[in-house]
Amino acid sequence: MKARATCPLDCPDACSLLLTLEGGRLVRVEGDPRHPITQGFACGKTYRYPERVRERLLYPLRRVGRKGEGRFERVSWEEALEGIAARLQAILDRYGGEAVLPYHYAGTMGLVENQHPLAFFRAIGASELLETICASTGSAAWEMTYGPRMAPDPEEIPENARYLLLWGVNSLATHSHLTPFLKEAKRRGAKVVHIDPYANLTSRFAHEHLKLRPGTDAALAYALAHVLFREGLVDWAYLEEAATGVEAFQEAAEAWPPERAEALTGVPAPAIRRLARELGEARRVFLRVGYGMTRHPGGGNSLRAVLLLPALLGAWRYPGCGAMLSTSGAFPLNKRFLGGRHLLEGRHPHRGYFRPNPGVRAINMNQLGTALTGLNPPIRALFVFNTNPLVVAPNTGKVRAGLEREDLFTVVLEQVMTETARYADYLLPATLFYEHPDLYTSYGHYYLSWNEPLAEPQGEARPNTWVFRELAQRLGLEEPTLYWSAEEVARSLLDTDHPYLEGITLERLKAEGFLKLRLPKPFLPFARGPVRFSPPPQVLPTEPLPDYPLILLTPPAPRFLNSTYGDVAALAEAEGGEPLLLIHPQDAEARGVTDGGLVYLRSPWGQVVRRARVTEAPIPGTVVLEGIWWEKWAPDGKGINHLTSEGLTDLGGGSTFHATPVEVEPLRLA
Ligand SMILES: Nc1nc2c(c(=O)[nH]1)N[C@H]1C(S)=C(S)[C@@H](COP(=O)(O)OP(=O)(O)OC[C@H]3O[C@@H](n4cnc5c(=O)[nH]c(N)nc54)[C@H](O)[C@@H]3O)O[C@H]1N2
Ligand SMILES: Nc1nc2c(c(=O)[nH]1)N[C@H]1C(S)=C(S)[C@@H](COP(=O)(O)OP(=O)(O)OC[C@H]3O[C@@H](n4cnc5c(=O)[nH]c(N)nc54)[C@H](O)[C@@H]3O)O[C@H]1N2
Ligand SMILES: [Mo]
Repeated sequence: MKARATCPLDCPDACSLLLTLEGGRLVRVEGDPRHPITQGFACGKTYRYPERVRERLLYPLRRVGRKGEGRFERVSWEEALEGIAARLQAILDRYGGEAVLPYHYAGTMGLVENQHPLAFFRAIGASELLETICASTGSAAWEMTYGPRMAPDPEEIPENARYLLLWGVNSLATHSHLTPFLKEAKRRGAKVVHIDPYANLTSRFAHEHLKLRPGTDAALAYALAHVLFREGLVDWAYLEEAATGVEAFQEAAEAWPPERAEALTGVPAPAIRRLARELGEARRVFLRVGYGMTRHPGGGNSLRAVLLLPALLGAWRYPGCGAMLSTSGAFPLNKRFLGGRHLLEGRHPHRGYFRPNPGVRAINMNQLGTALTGLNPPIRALFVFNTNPLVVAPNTGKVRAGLEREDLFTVVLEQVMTETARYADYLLPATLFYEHPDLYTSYGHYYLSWNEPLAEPQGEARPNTWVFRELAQRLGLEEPTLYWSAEEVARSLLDTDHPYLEGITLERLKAEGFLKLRLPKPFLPFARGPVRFSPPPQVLPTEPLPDYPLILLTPPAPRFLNSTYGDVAALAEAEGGEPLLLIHPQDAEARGVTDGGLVYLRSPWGQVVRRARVTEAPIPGTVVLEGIWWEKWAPDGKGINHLTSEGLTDLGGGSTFHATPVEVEPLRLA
């Protein structure tokens, strides 16, 4: 049987896939030719989805070995659920809800399986997890500047955009279904410029690649603005109509002539002048920015400075032009009951490690290690779903110390035996995207979609929401939204009068699979603003440390999706077989590092061993490790987040994955 389903993974593309199933098992994945964004192709990793779940978890398991050892015995669902409910009830009775922490992210982007389990935790008054590992800095920066995250419609780019500025994004790898639209614009004459600390797939697509030092984007943006103001290339008519606070911004830009920016960013002043003039002439600029530049201590300010450039140019007046960070703000769903948000009304999550009363204790997910090892009163029960924190969260050493605590009760819902799953007291098998119903938005286009289950769950796998409904029943919880089916959740989400959702019903989604939001045509989300230039962004560069003079970037690998697919040997092979440290010849030579040699990579938070690849790809002073590899592929069996810190960004409490000061030293075998 062949049928359609939306890819559930955390990627802007939210592809429509054609799945071939034999006896309920997935054997083949293709792109849906009917979907205007998917355009009939699936990415190189998604073709391999069947391989990723060949060895999946099929039955509930209970730990028999030491924590982390990965030895389990099979138990029935009844035993597992009774055992979990009893332990949880005892913790709730003795310590109250805040001793419980759900840790979750976006293993599936389906709104039901991603968010609705939270209703259970809100009903028991658990600690709230602040979802900050990825997009919170970007969202905060965008919201301060423009409001909701909306972007030009990708389908309108080719006809309209004359200049494509790909800034801090490897979009050919991480948003690959944008590529056909970029290619078509390029074919019609648009110039393509990539701005990034290292050369990757996207630089090779661009006409020009400007390498800048990490964390210096605000200075580069100011220098571009400096030239635009000085040379009369700013669209004052647009600014007068749409913007506030321009004066103070212009004053701040005065202080950044290209020569000063060159000294900080490493981008030559003549290249800055040329880029500014070209942008000023083109005006019809499409800017794709990534979250990469936000994963720095000053990342929120960096992104704000960059986001203001299309406003200076008046680019938002033109279809397909302006800036794209995410399209997610255009989906006007009614989220009041999703994940029991209404249960938080009047109770405000607080940041930090104190006990707000009558609030809810809130925990920043970038500080999981500290939350599990240094929090008072302690977390005593941890529920992990849709995420693999042992390898994706910062400061693995601390996270591991937390997961090793004998007095911590850990329940993991997973599809495969991840590193985190090994630390579970109970490990529960989760369904795959074609085995459960769900509603999907996108952060790279404007189609909403619905997945109808295409097969019975294999083995005894169950959806996340099923597990929490069963637990709610056993705890005697009465909150009605806990027991909603996926369809009831979806109907509640679609229950709004917003014009973008006019005529979009669950029935139509079920019949057609996906539907485009009813956006105005052309889509000009900020043609009239509002654009807030104030406060003027600050320049807060990422600094190395005296003993750690290099900055390590850990951006996504093209063939993994965060840690998902990390167990597929063919994909690991295609990525080089093991994680490779990209180091510039100057930095290599200064340290006696040779191409292909093993090196120690040290940060203030940990140490790993990697094989070096000496290459001119990164700007000197910056080293790069692509991808969140499964630990088993590394020479020392240690994941990359052994090196990263729990440090937070300037806006939104986000992660600082690309700001790690490190030193590299050749490993000499005795
Ligand atoms: N193939 C693949 N696709 C993915 C993912 C994946 O793991 N693999 N992950 C998905 C997820 S969860 C997300 S959030 C998105 C990833 O979203 P993004 O973070 O937008 O990912 P990238 O497109 O790799 O962009 C990051 C880029 O930022 C650069 N960078 C780092 N620091 C700086 C800086 O200070 N300034 C500038 N200008 N650039 C900097 C890095 O070198 C890298 O090229 O992609 C999604 N798509
Ligand atoms: N050093 C460094 N670390 C990073 C990043 C970086 O750039 N550098 N990027 C960060 C970013 S942007 C993100 S978004 C995070 C992502 O980190 P995670 O959200 O942890 O993403 P994945 O590693 O893909 O893990 C998702 C897990 O969810 C499981 N899963 C999928 N669907 C379901 C389901 O329906 N039910 C259950 N129970 N499980 C399911 C999958 O099997 C998989 O193991 O990592 C962050 N970590
Ligand atoms: Mo992400």
